[in-house]
Amino acid sequence: MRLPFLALSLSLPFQLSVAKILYAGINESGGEFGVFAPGQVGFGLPGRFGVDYAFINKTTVDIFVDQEKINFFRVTFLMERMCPLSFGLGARFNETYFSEFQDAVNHITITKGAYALLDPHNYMRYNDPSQQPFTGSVIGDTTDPTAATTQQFQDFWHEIARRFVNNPKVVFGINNEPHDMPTDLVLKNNQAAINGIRAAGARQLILAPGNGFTGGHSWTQTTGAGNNAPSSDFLNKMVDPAHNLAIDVHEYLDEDFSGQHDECTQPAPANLAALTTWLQQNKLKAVISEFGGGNNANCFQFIDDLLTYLEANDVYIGWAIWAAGPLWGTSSPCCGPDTGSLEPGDINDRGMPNAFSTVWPNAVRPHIPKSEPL
Ligand SMILES: *[C@@H]1O[C@H](CO)[C@@H](O)[C@H](O)[C@H]1NC(C)=O
Ligand SMILES: *[C@@H]1O[C@H](CO)[C@@H](O)[C@H](O)[C@H]1NC(C)=O
Ligand SMILES: CC(=O)N[C@H]1CO[C@H](CO)[C@@H](O)[C@@H]1O
Repeated sequence: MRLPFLALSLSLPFQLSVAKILYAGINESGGEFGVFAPGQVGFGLPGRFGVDYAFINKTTVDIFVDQEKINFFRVTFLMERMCPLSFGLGARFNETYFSEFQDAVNHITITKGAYALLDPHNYMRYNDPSQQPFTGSVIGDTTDPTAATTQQFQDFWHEIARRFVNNPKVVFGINNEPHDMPTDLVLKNNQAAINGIRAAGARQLILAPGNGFTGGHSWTQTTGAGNNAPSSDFLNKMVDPAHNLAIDVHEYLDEDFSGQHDECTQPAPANLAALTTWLQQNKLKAVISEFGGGNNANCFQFIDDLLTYLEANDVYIGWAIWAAGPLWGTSSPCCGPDTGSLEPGDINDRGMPNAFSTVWPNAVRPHIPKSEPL
């Protein structure tokens, strides 16, 4: 089994002097759609493929690979669909949902030769996605009798890894945006996932999140209503027998780092400085797997500054902007309502070109590495 990160840096000497960004790409969001319904637990489960949820549009993935030359897609899914509530979290999957997900992953990785980051979009919670990111029991919370256990989470990851063990283009993302939970439990669940993946014989890259929605700016700060310990206190304690582990970071550029506003006011180079130092001190790498900015010149500059900063600091090995996906329609996954999604061919809610025609060419395309490995 090849180690994507190590093997590539050894076999492609130009990377020593040029590309440190090994993974450049986009979020493909949609597999987690259709469950948000305040007060209606279980709404949209299991859901209808192509209506309530969908993973990718193969045609637009082809556009991104063939024309834009990106090599990295973060593919979201929902753990309550992969592991229905009647099964519980673990190794027993809904084989229909899995095969739909696998078809998307195989298109990206086998047909197109790009990397797919598997993203359980669950905020380290399981059993009630009706008001994500706040509903659902925190995995491993022993004070909550309805919570899935850390062992169940390990079993779940062992099974995912077992099924993708022979696909070197797959990257494992442990979970999307843990928040408002003890930081030592984030570590414990991450370690369980790593152990499950490696026990399955899989040696591909793993991306591990921190607390506080895995925010880069708050990496060394307490987060959440409970003033949970900084991610930096615990996330340097993970042990990976395959030595192929990096930190998964999200960093939006608007006032509250939520990605809900059109204006960019939070400069990434200043806000990521403490994280960068921590990564260097702990000899760790990171991928920024979500970021975004609105359809305006100021945000183009802020995104440019972010991507330039990642290129200049070799602790960062990749990025993926939020978001494309087959079900956004005119909705804006990031920023103000007039931005629209990054899905080629779609328009924004004002009937104007979406972010694929504005944000992408102005701020993202210039940063796609010319020589990234495929
Ligand atoms: C599995 O997923 C399919 C497709 O969404 C759905 O029709 C089916 O009811 C699901 N089965 C269970 C047990 O949830
Ligand atoms: C997929 O994308 C292509 C190109 O934008 C578009 O023509 C087609 O309608 C899309 N298919 C679906 C099912 O959204
Ligand atoms: C900024 C943004 O849109 N973040 C989103 C990331 O993931 C899920 C989408 O499924 C949203 O709940 C977040 O708002």
